[in-house]
Amino acid sequence: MTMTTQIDAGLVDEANQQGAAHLQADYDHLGAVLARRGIDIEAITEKARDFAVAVPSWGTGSGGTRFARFPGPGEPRNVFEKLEDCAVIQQLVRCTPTVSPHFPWDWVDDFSELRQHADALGLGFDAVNSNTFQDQPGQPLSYKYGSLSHTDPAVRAQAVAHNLECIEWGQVLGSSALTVWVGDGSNFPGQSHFQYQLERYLESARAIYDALPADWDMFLEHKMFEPAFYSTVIQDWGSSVLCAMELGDRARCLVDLGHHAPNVNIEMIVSRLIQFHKLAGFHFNDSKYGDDDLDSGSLHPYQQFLIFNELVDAEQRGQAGFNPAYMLDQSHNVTDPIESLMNSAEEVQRSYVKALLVDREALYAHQEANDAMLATNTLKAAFNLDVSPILAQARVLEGGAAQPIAVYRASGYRCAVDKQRPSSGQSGSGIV
Ligand code: RM4
Ligand code: MN
Ligand code: MN
Repeated sequence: MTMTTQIDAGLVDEANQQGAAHLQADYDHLGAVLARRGIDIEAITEKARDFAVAVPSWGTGSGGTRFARFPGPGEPRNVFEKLEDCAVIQQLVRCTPTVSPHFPWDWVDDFSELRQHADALGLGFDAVNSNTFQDQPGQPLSYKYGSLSHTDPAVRAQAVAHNLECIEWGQVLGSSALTVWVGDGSNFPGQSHFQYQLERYLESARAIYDALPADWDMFLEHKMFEPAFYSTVIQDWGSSVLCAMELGDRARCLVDLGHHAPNVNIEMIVSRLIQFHKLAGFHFNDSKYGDDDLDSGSLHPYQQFLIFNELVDAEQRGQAGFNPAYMLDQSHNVTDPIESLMNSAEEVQRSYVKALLVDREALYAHQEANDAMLATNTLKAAFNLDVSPILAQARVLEGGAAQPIAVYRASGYRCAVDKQRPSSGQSGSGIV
Protein backbone atom coordinates (compact mmCIF):
# COMPACT_ATOMS: atom_id res chain seq x y z
CA MET A 1 0.00 0.00 0.00
CA THR A 2 1.40 3.40 -0.87
CA MET A 3 0.86 5.72 2.00
CA THR A 4 0.02 9.30 1.20
CA THR A 5 2.44 11.50 3.11
CA GLN A 6 1.21 14.93 3.99
CA ILE A 7 4.64 16.45 4.45
CA ASP A 8 7.48 16.14 1.96
CA ALA A 9 9.52 13.14 3.16
CA GLY A 10 12.66 14.84 1.86
CA LEU A 11 12.17 17.64 4.37
CA VAL A 12 12.02 15.15 7.23
CA ASP A 13 15.17 13.37 6.04
CA GLU A 14 17.07 16.60 5.55
CA ALA A 15 16.25 17.84 9.05
CA ASN A 16 17.14 14.46 10.55
CA GLN A 17 20.46 14.43 8.71
CA GLN A 18 21.29 17.90 9.96
CA GLY A 19 20.73 16.90 13.57
CA ALA A 20 22.13 13.37 13.27
CA ALA A 21 25.59 13.93 14.73
CA HIS A 22 24.29 15.73 17.81
CA LEU A 23 21.55 13.17 18.35
CA GLN A 24 24.06 10.33 18.11
CA ALA A 25 26.37 12.02 20.63
CA ASP A 26 23.50 12.61 23.08
CA TYR A 27 22.20 9.08 22.56
CA ASP A 28 25.63 7.55 23.16
CA HIS A 29 26.09 9.59 26.31
CA LEU A 30 22.70 8.55 27.67
CA GLY A 31 23.51 4.97 26.67
CA ALA A 32 26.65 5.11 28.81
CA VAL A 33 24.73 6.58 31.78
CA LEU A 34 22.11 3.84 31.51
CA ALA A 35 24.73 1.12 31.07
CA ARG A 36 26.18 2.11 34.45
CA ARG A 37 22.73 1.36 35.86
CA GLY A 38 22.61 -1.97 34.11
CA ILE A 39 20.12 -0.79 31.50
CA ASP A 40 20.52 -1.49 27.78
CA ILE A 41 19.46 1.66 25.93
CA GLU A 42 18.67 -0.29 22.77
CA ALA A 43 16.06 -2.37 24.62
CA ILE A 44 14.43 0.84 25.91
CA THR A 45 14.44 2.38 22.44
CA GLU A 46 12.72 -0.74 21.12
CA LYS A 47 9.98 -0.31 23.74
CA ALA A 48 9.66 3.37 22.83
CA ARG A 49 9.22 2.38 19.19
CA ASP A 50 6.33 0.07 20.15
CA PHE A 51 4.53 2.70 22.19
CA ALA A 52 1.29 4.14 20.79
CA VAL A 53 -1.30 6.66 21.91
CA ALA A 54 -4.47 7.47 19.96
CA VAL A 55 -5.29 10.98 18.79
CA PRO A 56 -8.80 12.36 19.39
CA SER A 57 -10.35 13.51 16.13
CA TRP A 58 -11.94 16.43 18.00
CA GLY A 59 -8.53 17.65 19.15
CA THR A 60 -7.54 18.70 15.63
CA GLY A 61 -9.76 21.79 15.68
CA SER A 62 -9.29 24.69 18.08
CA GLY A 63 -11.17 24.20 21.31
CA GLY A 64 -12.82 26.86 23.39
CA THR A 65 -14.39 27.58 26.71
CA ARG A 66 -17.89 28.50 27.86
CA PHE A 67 -16.94 32.07 26.97
CA ALA A 68 -15.41 31.96 23.53
CA ARG A 69 -13.66 29.99 20.89
CA PHE A 70 -10.95 31.59 18.79
CA PRO A 71 -10.67 29.55 15.58
CA GLY A 72 -7.20 28.98 14.17
CA PRO A 73 -6.19 29.04 10.50
CA GLY A 74 -6.90 26.03 8.30
CA GLU A 75 -9.11 24.20 10.76
CA PRO A 76 -10.38 20.86 9.48
CA ARG A 77 -14.01 21.15 8.42
CA ASN A 78 -14.90 17.48 8.45
CA VAL A 79 -13.56 14.11 9.54
CA PHE A 80 -11.67 13.60 6.27
CA GLU A 81 -9.67 16.76 6.90
CA LYS A 82 -9.24 15.82 10.57
CA LEU A 83 -7.68 12.57 9.40
CA GLU A 84 -5.31 14.47 7.13
CA ASP A 85 -4.08 16.43 10.14
CA CYS A 86 -3.78 13.22 12.17
CA ALA A 87 -1.67 11.77 9.36
CA VAL A 88 0.73 14.69 9.65
CA ILE A 89 1.03 14.02 13.37
CA GLN A 90 1.68 10.33 12.77
CA GLN A 91 4.11 11.01 9.94
CA LEU A 92 6.29 13.10 12.24
CA VAL A 93 5.95 11.44 15.66
CA ARG A 94 5.25 7.79 14.68
CA CYS A 95 3.55 6.89 17.93
CA THR A 96 -0.01 7.95 17.00
CA PRO A 97 -1.18 5.36 14.45
CA THR A 98 -4.86 5.50 15.42
CA VAL A 99 -7.63 8.08 15.71
CA SER A 100 -10.50 8.04 18.18
CA PRO A 101 -13.66 9.32 16.46
CA HIS A 102 -16.57 11.11 18.13
CA PHE A 103 -20.15 10.75 16.89
CA PRO A 104 -22.13 12.41 15.52
CA TRP A 105 -19.36 15.00 15.06
CA ASP A 106 -17.55 12.58 12.73
CA TRP A 107 -20.62 11.09 11.12
CA VAL A 108 -20.41 10.31 7.39
CA ASP A 109 -22.89 8.57 5.12
CA ASP A 110 -20.31 6.04 3.94
CA PHE A 111 -18.12 4.60 6.68
CA SER A 112 -16.31 2.21 4.33
CA GLU A 113 -15.13 5.21 2.36
CA LEU A 114 -13.93 6.81 5.60
CA ARG A 115 -12.02 3.68 6.50
CA GLN A 116 -10.40 3.59 3.06
CA HIS A 117 -9.41 7.22 3.43
CA ALA A 118 -7.79 6.41 6.79
CA ASP A 119 -6.08 3.32 5.33
CA ALA A 120 -4.59 5.39 2.54
CA LEU A 121 -3.19 7.77 5.15
CA GLY A 122 -1.75 4.87 7.14
CA LEU A 123 -4.19 5.39 10.03
CA GLY A 124 -6.51 3.09 11.95
CA PHE A 125 -9.36 3.78 14.38
CA ASP A 126 -9.36 3.46 18.14
CA ALA A 127 -12.33 3.54 20.53
CA VAL A 128 -15.44 5.30 19.24
CA ASN A 129 -17.05 7.94 21.44
CA SER A 130 -20.79 8.52 21.64
CA ASN A 131 -22.26 11.93 22.32
CA THR A 132 -25.48 12.29 24.27
CA PHE A 133 -24.34 15.44 26.05
CA GLN A 134 -25.52 17.77 23.27
CA ASP A 135 -28.64 18.07 21.17
CA GLN A 136 -28.12 17.71 17.44
CA PRO A 137 -30.13 19.55 14.78
CA GLY A 138 -33.37 17.71 14.07
CA GLN A 139 -33.05 15.43 17.10
CA PRO A 140 -36.57 14.51 18.31
CA LEU A 141 -35.96 14.57 22.08
CA SER A 142 -33.68 16.80 24.15
CA TYR A 143 -30.83 15.80 26.48
CA LYS A 144 -31.26 18.94 28.55
CA TYR A 145 -32.18 16.83 31.59
CA GLY A 146 -30.02 13.86 30.83
CA SER A 147 -29.66 11.00 28.38
CA LEU A 148 -29.03 7.43 29.53
CA SER A 149 -30.43 8.33 32.97
CA HIS A 150 -33.25 10.63 31.85
CA THR A 151 -36.57 10.29 33.68
CA ASP A 152 -38.37 9.81 30.33
CA PRO A 153 -37.93 6.29 28.92
CA ALA A 154 -38.23 7.65 25.37
CA VAL A 155 -35.17 9.86 25.88
CA ARG A 156 -33.25 6.95 27.35
CA ALA A 157 -34.22 4.79 24.37
CA GLN A 158 -33.00 7.48 21.99
CA ALA A 159 -29.65 7.68 23.83
CA VAL A 160 -29.27 3.89 23.84
CA ALA A 161 -30.04 3.78 20.11
CA HIS A 162 -27.32 6.37 19.46
CA ASN A 163 -24.76 4.25 21.29
CA LEU A 164 -25.82 1.22 19.25
CA GLU A 165 -25.37 3.10 16.00
CA CYS A 166 -21.92 4.22 17.20
CA ILE A 167 -21.00 0.56 17.63
CA GLU A 168 -22.24 -0.23 14.12
CA TRP A 169 -20.23 2.62 12.59
CA GLY A 170 -17.23 1.64 14.68
CA GLN A 171 -17.42 -1.92 13.39
CA VAL A 172 -17.12 -0.69 9.82
CA LEU A 173 -14.13 1.40 10.89
CA GLY A 174 -12.39 -1.55 12.55
CA SER A 175 -12.76 -0.22 16.07
CA SER A 176 -13.36 -2.55 19.03
CA ALA A 177 -14.40 -0.33 21.94
CA LEU A 178 -17.11 2.17 22.77
CA THR A 179 -16.33 4.98 25.21
CA VAL A 180 -19.41 6.26 27.00
CA TRP A 181 -19.23 9.56 28.79
CA VAL A 182 -22.55 11.14 29.74
CA GLY A 183 -23.07 14.65 30.99
CA ASP A 184 -26.05 13.48 33.04
CA GLY A 185 -26.35 14.80 36.56
CA SER A 186 -28.08 17.60 38.39
CA ASN A 187 -27.48 21.26 39.06
CA PHE A 188 -29.43 21.65 42.30
CA PRO A 189 -29.71 19.68 45.51
CA GLY A 190 -32.97 17.77 45.35
CA GLN A 191 -33.25 18.03 41.56
CA SER A 192 -32.63 14.32 41.00
CA HIS A 193 -32.99 11.21 43.11
CA PHE A 194 -29.43 9.85 43.20
CA GLN A 195 -30.35 6.18 43.38
CA TYR A 196 -33.23 6.17 40.90
CA GLN A 197 -31.09 8.15 38.45
CA LEU A 198 -28.24 5.65 38.68
CA GLU A 199 -30.68 2.75 38.33
CA ARG A 200 -31.97 4.28 35.11
CA TYR A 201 -28.40 4.77 33.88
CA LEU A 202 -27.56 1.16 34.62
CA GLU A 203 -30.61 -0.13 32.79
CA SER A 204 -29.62 1.87 29.69
CA ALA A 205 -25.95 0.91 29.98
CA ARG A 206 -27.02 -2.74 30.25
CA ALA A 207 -28.91 -2.44 26.95
CA ILE A 208 -25.72 -1.13 25.31
CA TYR A 209 -23.47 -3.70 26.99
CA ASP A 210 -25.72 -6.56 25.90
CA ALA A 211 -25.47 -5.37 22.29
CA LEU A 212 -21.65 -5.27 22.24
CA PRO A 213 -20.16 -7.41 19.47
CA ALA A 214 -18.17 -10.37 20.85
CA ASP A 215 -14.78 -8.69 20.46
CA TRP A 216 -15.85 -5.29 21.78
CA ASP A 217 -15.37 -3.60 25.15
CA MET A 218 -17.28 -0.78 26.78
CA PHE A 219 -15.29 1.98 28.47
CA LEU A 220 -17.11 3.94 31.17
CA GLU A 221 -15.66 7.42 31.57
CA HIS A 222 -16.33 9.20 34.83
CA LYS A 223 -16.20 12.95 35.37
CA MET A 224 -16.62 14.87 38.59
CA PHE A 225 -18.58 17.84 37.26
CA GLU A 226 -19.57 19.79 34.16
CA PRO A 227 -21.99 20.22 32.53
CA ALA A 228 -23.89 19.23 35.71
CA PHE A 229 -22.44 21.29 38.55
CA TYR A 230 -24.01 19.74 41.63
CA SER A 231 -23.94 16.00 41.00
CA THR A 232 -22.92 13.79 38.13
CA VAL A 233 -24.23 10.29 37.53
CA ILE A 234 -20.79 8.73 36.94
CA GLN A 235 -19.08 11.20 39.23
CA ASP A 236 -15.93 9.39 40.26
CA TRP A 237 -14.01 6.15 39.83
CA GLY A 238 -16.09 4.61 42.62
CA SER A 239 -19.36 5.04 40.74
CA SER A 240 -17.61 4.02 37.54
CA VAL A 241 -16.18 0.79 38.91
CA LEU A 242 -19.46 -0.13 40.63
CA CYS A 243 -21.28 0.20 37.31
CA ALA A 244 -18.54 -1.65 35.42
CA MET A 245 -18.80 -4.51 37.93
CA GLU A 246 -22.57 -4.59 37.55
CA LEU A 247 -22.34 -4.75 33.78
CA GLY A 248 -19.68 -7.44 33.37
CA ASP A 249 -16.10 -8.22 32.43
CA ARG A 250 -16.11 -6.25 29.22
CA ALA A 251 -17.12 -3.02 30.94
CA ARG A 252 -14.13 -1.21 32.39
CA CYS A 253 -13.23 2.25 33.64
CA LEU A 254 -11.63 4.94 31.55
CA VAL A 255 -9.53 7.45 33.45
CA ASP A 256 -9.49 10.96 32.00
CA LEU A 257 -6.79 12.80 33.94
CA GLY A 258 -8.84 16.01 34.14
CA HIS A 259 -11.92 14.40 35.65
CA HIS A 260 -10.92 14.19 39.31
CA ALA A 261 -11.18 16.42 42.33
CA PRO A 262 -8.06 18.56 42.85
CA ASN A 263 -5.12 16.71 44.46
CA VAL A 264 -6.66 13.27 44.09
CA ASN A 265 -4.05 10.50 43.96
CA ILE A 266 -4.75 9.34 40.41
CA GLU A 267 -1.90 6.83 40.28
CA MET A 268 -3.40 5.00 43.21
CA ILE A 269 -6.78 4.84 41.47
CA VAL A 270 -4.95 3.39 38.47
CA SER A 271 -3.38 0.74 40.68
CA ARG A 272 -6.75 -0.21 42.17
CA LEU A 273 -8.34 -0.53 38.73
CA ILE A 274 -5.43 -2.65 37.51
CA GLN A 275 -5.69 -4.93 40.54
CA PHE A 276 -9.35 -5.66 39.88
CA HIS A 277 -9.00 -5.93 36.07
CA LYS A 278 -11.10 -2.83 35.57
CA LEU A 279 -8.71 -0.39 33.91
CA ALA A 280 -9.97 0.38 30.39
CA GLY A 281 -7.47 3.07 29.56
CA PHE A 282 -6.84 6.79 29.60
CA HIS A 283 -7.70 10.13 28.20
CA PHE A 284 -4.44 11.98 28.74
CA ASN A 285 -4.39 15.71 29.37
CA ASP A 286 -3.33 18.00 32.19
CA SER A 287 -5.14 20.42 34.43
CA LYS A 288 -4.68 22.94 37.18
CA TYR A 289 -8.25 23.63 38.26
CA GLY A 290 -10.69 21.16 36.75
CA ASP A 291 -11.32 19.60 33.36
CA ASP A 292 -8.96 22.13 31.81
CA ASP A 293 -7.94 19.80 28.96
CA LEU A 294 -4.45 21.30 28.84
CA ASP A 295 -1.61 19.55 27.04
CA SER A 296 -0.41 16.31 28.60
CA GLY A 297 2.49 16.75 30.96
CA SER A 298 2.43 20.54 30.70
CA LEU A 299 1.73 21.04 34.42
CA HIS A 300 2.23 17.76 36.22
CA PRO A 301 4.83 15.67 34.44
CA TYR A 302 5.71 13.90 37.69
CA GLN A 303 2.11 12.81 38.20
CA GLN A 304 2.02 11.47 34.66
CA PHE A 305 5.26 9.60 35.34
CA LEU A 306 3.83 8.12 38.55
CA ILE A 307 0.82 6.88 36.60
CA PHE A 308 3.13 5.22 34.09
CA ASN A 309 5.12 3.80 36.96
CA GLU A 310 1.99 1.85 37.93
CA LEU A 311 1.36 0.84 34.33
CA VAL A 312 4.91 -0.39 33.74
CA ASP A 313 4.86 -2.19 37.07
CA ALA A 314 1.72 -4.07 35.98
CA GLU A 315 3.21 -4.77 32.56
CA GLN A 316 6.44 -6.14 34.03
CA ARG A 317 4.61 -8.24 36.62
CA GLY A 318 2.58 -9.72 33.76
CA GLN A 319 -0.69 -8.69 35.41
CA ALA A 320 -3.51 -10.76 33.88
CA GLY A 321 -5.85 -8.97 31.48
CA PHE A 322 -3.74 -5.82 31.46
CA ASN A 323 -4.16 -4.04 28.14
CA PRO A 324 -5.04 -0.36 28.64
CA ALA A 325 -6.02 1.88 25.74
CA TYR A 326 -4.04 5.12 25.57
CA MET A 327 -5.69 8.19 24.10
CA LEU A 328 -5.18 11.92 24.26
CA ASP A 329 -8.17 14.13 25.08
CA GLN A 330 -7.27 17.80 25.02
CA SER A 331 -8.69 21.13 24.02
CA HIS A 332 -6.22 23.38 22.22
CA ASN A 333 -7.33 26.93 22.71
CA VAL A 334 -4.19 28.97 22.01
CA THR A 335 -1.82 26.60 20.20
CA ASP A 336 -1.81 24.97 16.79
CA PRO A 337 -3.64 21.68 17.54
CA ILE A 338 -1.21 19.65 15.42
CA GLU A 339 1.72 20.97 17.46
CA SER A 340 -0.04 20.32 20.75
CA LEU A 341 -0.97 16.79 19.79
CA MET A 342 2.56 15.98 18.60
CA ASN A 343 4.07 17.46 21.74
CA SER A 344 1.60 15.69 24.00
CA ALA A 345 2.12 12.32 22.33
CA GLU A 346 5.83 12.76 23.01
CA GLU A 347 5.21 13.77 26.63
CA VAL A 348 3.09 10.67 27.25
CA GLN A 349 5.72 8.50 25.57
CA ARG A 350 8.37 10.23 27.70
CA SER A 351 6.55 9.25 30.91
CA TYR A 352 6.36 5.67 29.68
CA VAL A 353 10.06 5.52 28.85
CA LYS A 354 11.06 7.06 32.19
CA ALA A 355 8.91 4.53 34.01
CA LEU A 356 10.77 1.77 32.17
CA LEU A 357 14.00 3.06 33.74
CA VAL A 358 12.82 2.60 37.33
CA ASP A 359 15.01 0.08 39.14
CA ARG A 360 12.07 -2.05 40.17
CA GLU A 361 13.98 -4.66 42.15
CA ALA A 362 15.61 -1.92 44.20
CA LEU A 363 12.23 -0.23 44.68
CA TYR A 364 10.60 -3.42 45.93
CA ALA A 365 13.52 -3.99 48.31
CA HIS A 366 13.23 -0.46 49.72
CA GLN A 367 9.48 -0.96 50.11
CA GLU A 368 10.04 -4.21 52.00
CA ALA A 369 12.60 -2.52 54.24
CA ASN A 370 10.29 0.48 54.82
CA ASP A 371 13.01 2.77 53.53
CA ALA A 372 10.85 5.67 52.40
CA MET A 373 13.81 7.86 51.43
CA LEU A 374 15.55 5.41 49.12
CA ALA A 375 12.24 4.17 47.71
CA THR A 376 11.15 7.62 46.64
CA ASN A 377 14.65 8.46 45.38
CA THR A 378 14.54 5.34 43.22
CA LEU A 379 11.57 6.82 41.40
CA LYS A 380 13.27 10.21 41.15
CA ALA A 381 16.43 8.65 39.75
CA ALA A 382 14.41 7.54 36.74
CA PHE A 383 12.27 10.65 36.47
CA ASN A 384 15.24 13.03 36.60
CA LEU A 385 16.91 11.53 33.55
CA ASP A 386 16.38 13.35 30.26
CA VAL A 387 15.27 10.64 27.85
CA SER A 388 14.82 12.97 24.87
CA PRO A 389 17.57 11.23 22.84
CA ILE A 390 15.70 7.91 23.15
CA LEU A 391 12.46 9.50 21.97
CA ALA A 392 14.14 11.24 19.05
CA GLN A 393 16.03 8.07 18.08
CA ALA A 394 12.81 6.02 18.21
CA ARG A 395 11.09 8.50 15.92
CA VAL A 396 13.96 8.55 13.44
CA LEU A 397 14.15 4.75 13.33
CA GLU A 398 10.41 4.64 12.66
CA GLY A 399 10.78 7.11 9.80
CA GLY A 400 9.55 10.17 11.70
CA ALA A 401 11.19 13.44 12.61
CA ALA A 402 13.78 13.90 15.36
CA GLN A 403 12.33 17.40 15.89
CA PRO A 404 8.64 17.18 14.87
CA ILE A 405 7.60 20.75 15.60
CA ALA A 406 10.55 22.29 13.76
CA VAL A 407 9.88 20.16 10.66
CA TYR A 408 6.16 20.85 10.84
CA ARG A 409 6.77 24.59 10.96
CA ALA A 410 9.28 24.42 8.13
CA SER A 411 6.81 22.48 5.98
CA GLY A 412 4.30 25.33 5.83
CA TYR A 413 1.46 22.77 6.21
CA ARG A 414 -0.80 25.05 8.25
CA CYS A 415 -0.48 27.86 5.75
CA ALA A 416 -1.20 25.48 2.87
CA VAL A 417 -4.35 24.04 4.45
CA ASP A 418 -5.51 27.51 5.41
CA LYS A 419 -5.80 28.27 1.70
CA GLN A 420 -7.71 25.04 1.01
CA ARG A 421 -10.02 25.24 4.02
CA PRO A 422 -11.90 28.51 4.23
CA SER A 423 -12.83 29.34 7.83
CA SER A 424 -16.16 28.04 9.05
CA GLY A 425 -16.48 31.34 10.92
CA GLN A 426 -17.74 29.46 13.97
CA SER A 427 -16.28 31.48 16.79
CA GLY A 428 -18.93 30.81 19.41
CA SER A 429 -18.16 29.07 22.67
CA GLY A 430 -17.75 25.35 22.66
CA ILE A 431 -15.68 22.35 23.52
CA VAL A 432 -14.62 21.60 19.98
C1 RM4 B 1 -15.68 15.36 28.09
C2 RM4 B 1 -14.98 14.01 28.18
C3 RM4 B 1 -15.13 13.18 26.96
C4 RM4 B 1 -15.02 13.98 25.69
C5 RM4 B 1 -15.81 15.26 25.74
C6 RM4 B 1 -15.61 16.09 24.48
O1 RM4 B 1 -15.27 16.21 29.12
O2 RM4 B 1 -13.63 14.22 28.46
O3 RM4 B 1 -14.15 12.18 26.92
O4 RM4 B 1 -15.57 13.16 24.71
O5 RM4 B 1 -15.43 16.01 26.87
MN1 MN C 1 -12.30 12.47 28.09
MN1 MN D 1 -13.08 15.97 29.70
